[in-house]
Amino acid sequence: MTLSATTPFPSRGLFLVLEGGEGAGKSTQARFLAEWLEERGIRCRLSREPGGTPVGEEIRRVLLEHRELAIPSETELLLMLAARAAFVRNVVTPALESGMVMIADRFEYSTFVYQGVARGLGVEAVRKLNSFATGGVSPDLTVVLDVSSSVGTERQRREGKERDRIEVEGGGFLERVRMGYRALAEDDPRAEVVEGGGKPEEVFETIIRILQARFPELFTPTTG
Ligand code: T5A
Repeated sequence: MTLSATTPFPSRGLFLVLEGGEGAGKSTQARFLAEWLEERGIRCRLSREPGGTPVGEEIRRVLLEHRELAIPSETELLLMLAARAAFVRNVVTPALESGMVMIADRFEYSTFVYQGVARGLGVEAVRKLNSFATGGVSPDLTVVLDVSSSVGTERQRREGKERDRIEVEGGGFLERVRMGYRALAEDDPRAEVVEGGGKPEEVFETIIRILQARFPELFTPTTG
């Protein structure tokens, strides 16, 4: 299967987001997708949240690295959204306007689920503030990688990744995150849940099949 090299991209590019709990495989799949597109001559931009801009990366450090900081949930939410406002204006919108495929490693679903559900601020309240931050820019597709929190944290442990300020919340929090993702995606025609427990290459095959089904004019399967 290949993306047809002759298929013109629409003037506005395509905004794809990889989501999921800790260690679900988002960064791995985002990287696979960027490589896959580049091999086919499709221009893409890969970035992450929180972060992706100089100010966003600074905010990320405050949010994740300072485990000693007592940050109220409301402050955490507003910092995530402050980073997002810059991310949308300085990264996502320019990429889409130049017709690129924008791949984001986390976006608004993370806020709906981590702050709205797991921190208990409420998804609807978070949505309202989020739409101010994004100015209405939203993904064409959000792929939620679903793995149990124990699989995700075990992957991170094997990788030797130190737990950040949010990850130290532990199993109950991470299970609320998982359930939050599933519930949101169920009601969202622009989201797909992908079982993330298989081998990385198998998970990627599934993602490509979804893209081909959703955007056949862009991701054309070929035989042989
Ligand atoms: N956050 C973020 C909020 O609370 N609100 C928000 O609005 C936003 C945007 C960000 C933190 O901020 C929170 C959520 C997070 O707590 P992060 O580091 O960006 O933190 O996100 P993490 O989920 O912590 O990132 P990870 O890198 O740990 O997870 P990934 O990206 O899901 O996983 P990945 O691909 O790096 O893989 C982890 C390990 O597993 C292996 C990889 O090789 C790697 O070693 N792996 C697999 N192993 C077996 N089978 C597979 N299929 C595998 N896929 C990957």
